[in-house]
Amino acid sequence: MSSDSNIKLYTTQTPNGIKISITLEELGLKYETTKIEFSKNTQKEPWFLEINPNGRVPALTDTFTDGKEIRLFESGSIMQYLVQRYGRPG
Ligand SMILES: N[C@@H](CCC(=O)N[C@@H](CS)C(=O)NCC(=O)O)C(=O)O
Repeated sequence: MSSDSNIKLYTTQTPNGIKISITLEELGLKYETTKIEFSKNTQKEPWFLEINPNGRVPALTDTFTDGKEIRLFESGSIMQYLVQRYGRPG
């Protein structure tokens, strides 16, 4: 487990999106948020499809200390990743 984080969250005010904000806050992690505008179909733009090919929110990237980036989507998978990587042992 590591306390280092360089997390970017791509989301908007939907239940699946808010789940990730809650998880990040509960874990006390720092993160940047980019709001995805459904009215502009931002979730279908090529730059976002590079992160989530499904074109849906939420999505999240994290950058490791070696500079490599992981791209995650599906809210359950994102929560599992965050808890496994940054959660305290129970
Ligand atoms: N199973 C996915 C569902 C993601 C999903 O359906 N996101 C919706 C908002 S809650 C979305 O991005 N809708 C916009 C679209 O499909 O274009 C998850 O849990 O992340």
